[in-house]
Amino acid sequence: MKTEQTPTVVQRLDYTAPAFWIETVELAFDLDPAKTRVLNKMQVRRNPEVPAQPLRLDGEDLNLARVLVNGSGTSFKLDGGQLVLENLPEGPEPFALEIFTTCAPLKNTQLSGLYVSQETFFTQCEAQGFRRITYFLDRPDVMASYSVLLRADKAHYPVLLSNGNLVESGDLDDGRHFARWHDPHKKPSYLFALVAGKLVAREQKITSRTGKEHLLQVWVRPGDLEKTEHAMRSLMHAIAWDEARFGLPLDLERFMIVATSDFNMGAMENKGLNIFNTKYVLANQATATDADFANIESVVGHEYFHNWTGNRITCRDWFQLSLKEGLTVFRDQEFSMDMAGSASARAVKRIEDVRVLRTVQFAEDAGPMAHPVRPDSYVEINNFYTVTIYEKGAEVVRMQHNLVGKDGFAQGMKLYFERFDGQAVTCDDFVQAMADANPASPLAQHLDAFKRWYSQAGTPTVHASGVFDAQAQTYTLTLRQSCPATPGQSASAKQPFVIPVTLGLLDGQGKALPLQLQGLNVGTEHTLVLHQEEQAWTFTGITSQPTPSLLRSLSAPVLLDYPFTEAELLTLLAHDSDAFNRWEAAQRLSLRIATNAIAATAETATEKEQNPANLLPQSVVDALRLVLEHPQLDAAFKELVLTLPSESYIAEQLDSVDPQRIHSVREAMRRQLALALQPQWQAAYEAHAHTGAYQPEPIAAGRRALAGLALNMLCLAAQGDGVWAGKAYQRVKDAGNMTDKANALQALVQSASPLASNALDYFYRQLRHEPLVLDKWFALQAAAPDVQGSVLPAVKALLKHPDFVLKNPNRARSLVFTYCNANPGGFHRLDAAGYIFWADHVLALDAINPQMAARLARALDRWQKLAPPYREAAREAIARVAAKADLSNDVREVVARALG
Ligand code: 0A1
Ligand code: ZN
Repeated sequence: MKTEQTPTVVQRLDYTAPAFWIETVELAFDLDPAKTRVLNKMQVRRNPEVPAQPLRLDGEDLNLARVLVNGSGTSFKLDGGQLVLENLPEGPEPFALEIFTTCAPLKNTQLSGLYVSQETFFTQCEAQGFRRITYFLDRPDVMASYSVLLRADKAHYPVLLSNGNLVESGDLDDGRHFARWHDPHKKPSYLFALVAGKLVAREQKITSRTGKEHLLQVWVRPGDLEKTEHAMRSLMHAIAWDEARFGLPLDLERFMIVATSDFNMGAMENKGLNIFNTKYVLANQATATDADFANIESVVGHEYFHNWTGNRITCRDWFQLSLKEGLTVFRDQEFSMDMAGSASARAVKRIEDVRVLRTVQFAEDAGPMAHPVRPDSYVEINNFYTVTIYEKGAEVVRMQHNLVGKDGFAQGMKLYFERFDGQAVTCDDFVQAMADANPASPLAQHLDAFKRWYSQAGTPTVHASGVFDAQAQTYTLTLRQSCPATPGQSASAKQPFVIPVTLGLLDGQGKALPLQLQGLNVGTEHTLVLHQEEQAWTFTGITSQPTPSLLRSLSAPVLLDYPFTEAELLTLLAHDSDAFNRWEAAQRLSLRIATNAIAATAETATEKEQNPANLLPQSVVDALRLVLEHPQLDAAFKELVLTLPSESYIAEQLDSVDPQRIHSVREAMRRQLALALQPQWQAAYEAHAHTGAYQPEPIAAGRRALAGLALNMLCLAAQGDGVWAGKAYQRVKDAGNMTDKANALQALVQSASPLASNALDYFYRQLRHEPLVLDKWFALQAAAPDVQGSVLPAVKALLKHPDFVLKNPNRARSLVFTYCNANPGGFHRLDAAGYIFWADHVLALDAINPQMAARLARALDRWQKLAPPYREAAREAIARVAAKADLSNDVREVVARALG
């Protein structure tokens, strides 16, 4: 964070190689919360390929004490935070540069650089936190060898950790002690880490396929050890998976995970010393839900996989962030799918991932913060840790995977490592390796066009139309693509994307038809590659009007525009062999009903729309009933199909968004399903409510999810009263696992039950000593239905709760972010009080932690789409934030882009 009036815009095309290389770094820390002393001794040499120039080292919030070159004092300047050294030795020989600084970890509320959390020191250096520890060339293409000496009071900080291997440790005078660490791998500064405090570890020794021994450790606060079993198991699975699937072994003798309760993000892949938000480490059945267990597996995997995709091969500059993030998200998604096992469990995972992509990333790509997967410019790099870089980036990798096949992808990865191991490279380098390893693939054939996925922002739409010719027995499918304008990129300037469209055709009975293209049998599923603006394909041997199942498993991150009839969607829902498209058909059916009902004004509304109790036609209710009762379908899949599209996803389909109307239409549909399927909900609950001894695995988790939804619907049907509310209340008290307990509590809260408040109190009293559970307790209340405007006052009261701390990111997210982002009905108020609350908290957080503030600032990204009077009120709130004089660059960039 820098505070200045006209922030610098960093341009991708301005990249130049560094003028100096830093070969080795010896860091010595005297750790003290109030004033930590850092001695940084570097071997530096000129980069002969760059014209001679002064050395400019990045620094932020540091106190500089002394600078020595080859052991002698030297002249220096400080310029806008940078330390500028002009009189350095000429010639190619390395020279020693020593810099003494101090910093104040206790005052570091930004949680970037070196900070203290619960009397323990942690670091966070990505993207530009290392410069808050010492002066450095704080850019990812400068890779150095690190040796680290840590000194601290032994009683307060018995454990001293850094990257790599422990070389030496021992006692010093005055009750202090030391530890010396050496990292055998060169790394960029953003992967540096240290931890010091009172911690304990779960340990595990493993032997790799090659017979090498490794020590795995999960470090937590004393008392949390029994919550680390799942994280350790996930780590072992991740290590085995990367070796089996990609031939990538663990390259370290020691691999450590450390948990902290103060963390801006999910976790961080520091070499050999991953630092995690406690939310993604600590779990036992009494405190964590199935979703928490699944997230832990996925985040532990993600950070571990970075060891190769991110650490061994890193990014040349931060515009290439998706090189490591898109690829690593793809890898963690595949890991979770492989761990899930069955085809159905894989589909469930894919649906969950696509739901995030479509609700959050598509919205980002259509709003003021839209940017390419490889952005062209930024003001604050921390604002670009986005769903576009991560999730869309993963989709771009997934398309490559699908275009070259699973084995081809493995070959491409192999070539990528052969070419670039130990280097800092670009997104282009990755795709090129993938294409070169698969020269006959459609990826190689359309490589230049494919790369547009990295340079052009916005979600393309594929417009599909089909013509069946009974006489010729052909079905001709025409696909056309378009992409809307995004900031800095007009629609007309965009060139066609390469879009793999995986499809099947179903006959009238829902049976898969054999596909013939140009006389070739291509099976019952085929991937068409749309690479021009418009192309057509003719399938032969088609004897009756087929139903197309398009874009299976979401084969590309696009919107599909096809005029499905209700009958076609019902066929797909009942019969498609692609589970993803079965779910998708149900979503389309209810989405269409919702958007029609929302669009209908009082005069034009049909009888149904005026009487919103029965918005869903009988045919759709019946189809959903069949799914719910289906003897073969997995519970997890049923739960997804029976869940209506979210309010924010519905909002994205509309040009003018009235959040209250969306909320009431969706609620009406939910109530209708609750009432119409009451006997089936009851049967589903009874069949799934008791899953036996708790195991966090997909089948049992699916059963708990369906029981949870059923209980929700049963409470809703009785408006929170009666026997089901009583059962839910009992379950809050008795449930043996957090999933069932939290679902029961949610059923009471979401149905505005009179029992909700007692249940919340009970839950609080029982679990108030578990911080991660308290986060859930705050979040449940922030997401409560807005009965007569009650949510905002409740949220405000909770701000004063003794357990609420704005400074703690998890707590701020649970209350403030949940209210602003996940409760549209409670947030978008006619009196604008939600927006005022938002502005107040963006400003309050900005003074503490600009990264967090900028994330909250994005809650009003889509204000331009809001209907009056929300739109003007939201604009005013954003303008009020923007008018603040000393905003961080983080928040300024977000609100400036929002106002356009
Ligand atoms: N590289 C991490 C995410 C991360 C990014 C920035 C952080 O601090 C500003 C922290 C973590 C990952 O992808 O998991
Ligand atoms: Zn990552």
